[in-house]
Amino acid sequence: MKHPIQHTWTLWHWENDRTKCWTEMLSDVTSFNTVEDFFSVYYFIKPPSDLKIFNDYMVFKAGVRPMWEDDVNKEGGRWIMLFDKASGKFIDKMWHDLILCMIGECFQYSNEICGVVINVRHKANKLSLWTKNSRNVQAILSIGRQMKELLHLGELEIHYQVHKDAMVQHGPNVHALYRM
Ligand code: M7G
Repeated sequence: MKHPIQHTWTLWHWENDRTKCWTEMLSDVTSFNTVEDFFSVYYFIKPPSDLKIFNDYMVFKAGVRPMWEDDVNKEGGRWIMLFDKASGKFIDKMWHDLILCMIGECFQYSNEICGVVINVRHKANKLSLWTKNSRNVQAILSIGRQMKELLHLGELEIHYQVHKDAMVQHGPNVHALYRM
């Protein structure tokens, strides 16, 4: 018998294609709701360090599209971590550990969590954990604190951005509501 996990999760893939708009570049790959099915997906796909630039993976609760516009995300935001290219395959470990903490419901406020995203870019890779309510200070700070502990981030600074700010500001200019 397979071992069920609390939620069904969907893996999405995004790949840059100049002929399409952002939402058309997203594809829903597969969904899983057992430990065994998660690992078969996880070991089937390339690790983030092998992805080409401008490729993203997203793992979100089933029914939640990994975009600002989704009803579940529209009032939310994300905790972001940046890993420069020099950190090599370390990003793979962080991606692995963060997904396991998320699908394993390790966070006290796990009901606030929508999903996880990895963006592979030129200078750095970005790993982020999306939460559904950017006004829920207690939940956001608790999730950020737990993320730092669970991933052993030590001195690495993480910051929280509200999606509504990310819609109008860009890249490093997006306002950080919290840092830790
Ligand atoms: P990014 O891929 O999150 O980060 O956003 P990057 O700057 O490191 O590449 C880049 C751009 O992708 C944004 O400025 C938007 O044009 C588009 N984009 C990103 N996200 C997460 C969304 C989204 O949820 N919805 C829409 N419509 N566009 C998005």
